[in-house]
Amino acid sequence: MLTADKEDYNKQTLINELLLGSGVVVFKNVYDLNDIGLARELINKLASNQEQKESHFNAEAESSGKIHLQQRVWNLFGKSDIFSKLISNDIIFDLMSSFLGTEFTCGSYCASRLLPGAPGQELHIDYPYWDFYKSETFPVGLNSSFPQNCQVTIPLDVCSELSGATAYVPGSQKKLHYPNNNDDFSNRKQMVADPGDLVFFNGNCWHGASSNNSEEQRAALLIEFLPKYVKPVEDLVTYLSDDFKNNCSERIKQLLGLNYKYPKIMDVSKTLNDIGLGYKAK
Ligand SMILES: O=C(O)CCC(=O)C(=O)O
Ligand SMILES: [Fe+2]
Repeated sequence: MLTADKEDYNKQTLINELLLGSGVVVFKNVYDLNDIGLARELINKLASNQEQKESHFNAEAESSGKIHLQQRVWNLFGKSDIFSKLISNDIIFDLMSSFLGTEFTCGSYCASRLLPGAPGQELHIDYPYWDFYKSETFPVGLNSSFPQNCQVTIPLDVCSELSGATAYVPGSQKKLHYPNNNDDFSNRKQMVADPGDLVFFNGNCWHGASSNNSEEQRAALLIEFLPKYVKPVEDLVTYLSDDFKNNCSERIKQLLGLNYKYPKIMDVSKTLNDIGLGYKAK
């Protein structure tokens, strides 16, 4: 895991780290702790007052009757303005614009809260999607030579080895492969980070929540970023009000894919011809 300086970072170095190095980059002390505290308070309230929501890679927690210790709060955009503020951070936009293209989008925005005693997840990859173990459903030759995803973690609590900081296997993103019992996890590390920090990792890197063996909860915001052409895992738009969609910032519109017009109902389009170099030259 490479630690980057928020005042002075070299984007190419960070991109190399995500693609060809450990796969993980952390920026220290990026966020105002008041904002993080507010987000934490909201997530705790929401998580404590909802029924158990869908999660994934939690076979161990389920079979041991502990699934309720792993809580999710989904669809964060509409839950409070603080979530739009945190995801609009300048470092995120600067790095993701270079990594995934300037019109990158958000494919999922949730919180993962591990209560004391929560078991960890199985190690997995987030992209190309959580079900990459069904390899026959994906294109031949698919590989990790270029990024089609980047994950971000914003810790709301101390993410330590004891409290369940996300585990990962450095460099495992380089060979696109869903991890299984025949793989070597002996170099497993954890993305140790504190409230205020901002963590980026390559979604092809084998990773997963670790067990929370501390006395405190471990909550973090989890974000999936995508190039504009990849289908998101979470439908972030349908449940948002027109008021939200019309009045959110340009950055949020971009993240929700509202600025990208495809897929489009061509049959009712009033545009005659607005794509191509020839059109642009006019
Ligand atoms: O909560 C965590 O530490 C990681 C969660 C994760 O990787 C996932 O849900 O895909
Ligand atoms: Fe994951």
